Amino acid sequence: MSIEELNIGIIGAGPSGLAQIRSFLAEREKGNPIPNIKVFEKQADLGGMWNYTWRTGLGKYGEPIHGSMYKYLWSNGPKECLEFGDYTFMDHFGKPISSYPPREVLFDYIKGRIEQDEVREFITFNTSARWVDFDPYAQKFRVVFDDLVNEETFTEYFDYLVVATGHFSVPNMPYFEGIEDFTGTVMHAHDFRGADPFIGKNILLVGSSYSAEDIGVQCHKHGAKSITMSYRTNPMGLDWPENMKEVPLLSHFEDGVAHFIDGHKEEFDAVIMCTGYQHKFPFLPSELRLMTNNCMYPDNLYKGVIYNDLDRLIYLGMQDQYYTFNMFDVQAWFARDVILGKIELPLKEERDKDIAHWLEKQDAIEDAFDDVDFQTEYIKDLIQYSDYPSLKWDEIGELFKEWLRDKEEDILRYRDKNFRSVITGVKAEPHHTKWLDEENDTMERYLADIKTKKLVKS
Ligand code: FAD
Ligand code: NA7
Repeated sequence: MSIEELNIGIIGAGPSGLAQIRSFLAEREKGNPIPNIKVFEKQADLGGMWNYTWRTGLGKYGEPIHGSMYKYLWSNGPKECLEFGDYTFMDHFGKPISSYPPREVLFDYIKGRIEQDEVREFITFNTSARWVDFDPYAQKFRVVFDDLVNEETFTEYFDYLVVATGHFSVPNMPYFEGIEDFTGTVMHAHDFRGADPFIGKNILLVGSSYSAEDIGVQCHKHGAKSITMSYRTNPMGLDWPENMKEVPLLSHFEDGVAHFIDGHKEEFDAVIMCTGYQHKFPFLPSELRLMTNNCMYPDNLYKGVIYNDLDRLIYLGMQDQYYTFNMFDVQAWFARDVILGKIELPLKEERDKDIAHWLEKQDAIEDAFDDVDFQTEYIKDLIQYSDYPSLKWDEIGELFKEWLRDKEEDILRYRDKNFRSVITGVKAEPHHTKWLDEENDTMERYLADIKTKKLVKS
């Protein structure tokens, strides 16, 4: 079969799905043939998580809401760590911007790279993947989709299927005895849309990872009265402001009062479960379904990308993430070259050994610094197989470590720091307003040259 005759299906048009499209377009720009690509996205626009929605629960067409992002969300890592190898922040904004931009600015950056290629023509929006099966004789995937607007199902056939549906969307929602009688708000971080409802409230966050950290800090910034964070395994151990604290695990509720395993009890107005997400693929049969928790190296994925039981099935972005956009790119470029036949996959036994090697390395991880080294090494391994522009990955790894130390030093002010791009060498410009004082997260305000205006006035 020639390359032009191959049919590639991509489910999801978030950063990972878009990376896969971009990888093929980069190949076409070199004058090489590419397969037929069809992308199906259940939301009305591209960008995945970065496409903010005010909705929670079910969407306009009764589909579970994908988005977990919220108002006033600013990048939780330096933008220099996620910069695309083939489209820099300078390419997009034409001027240096700060290292921790708000969501809308990063969304604009994602769109900027891809829209110059008129990528929307590849994507069918408002269309959800409902069911997949694989015909081993024809070596084809049959995928049933649902056109949500017209309520019509239809079927497509693909030689390769790319699952790029993300994994921070389906809440892991634990039960605590007596919670059903708690009269305040109970919600999961997935449904958090901003701190406004919690102004002046005493809130309990269950969990001790990114969501608890960021939602906690945002609620502090926007005026919650107190923020208590309850950890199961380890506290975050940061230097919290006076109205934030960490306590051991919540055990149960009694008469609406929260009790903790260390025996103390406290009253709250709201409980937000920052307890992570499930990898959930309701459109896949169990034999094609990636079974994993949120970790650095999901089992059964060769090079973190190729489903080992069926090498025509590709998963992107399924790891826990330090690196994001540029890691999805490196994965997508690898997947592209497997599809194009430029990379010959080893036999399954060899792939098993490679996976085992990475799982063993994962077992040796002790802290977040090891996580960073692990993911840096993973990307360096993967990039040798493709022509994705090689970045200074070790330098990016060092930026991540600096970011970890900055958070330890001052969790309320780490976003005021600025880094130098490892690609362009351009140093980020401080934002015109300190993050803690900046209540407006719009792109318009972010890009406004406030300093200059003030200078002219005075
Ligand atoms: P997603 O962005 O989740 O996109 C998946 C797409 O698949 C969605 O558009 C979805 O609608 C679609 N889809 C799902 N199921 C189906 C289906 N059945 N049929 C059709 N389409 C489907 N990363 C950073 O780099 N910096 C940050 O500051 C940052 N902050 C974050 C804050 C929050 C609250 C969360 C949840 C994540 C954050 N991330 C951050 C990580 C973020 O998930 C990644 O940056 C990125 O969005 C992952 O891209 P993805 O394409 O793999 O998945
Ligand atoms: P994570 O990073 O997967 O963390 C989940 C947290 O939830 C972690 O602290 C867990 O504790 C905790 N957890 C899970 N189940 C429970 C129960 N049953 N009880 C108490 N605590 C629990 O998810 P996040 O939402 O923080 O971050 C995901 C992404 O969103 C991230 O990439 C950000 O960019 C935004 P554990 O340590 O396992 O004991």
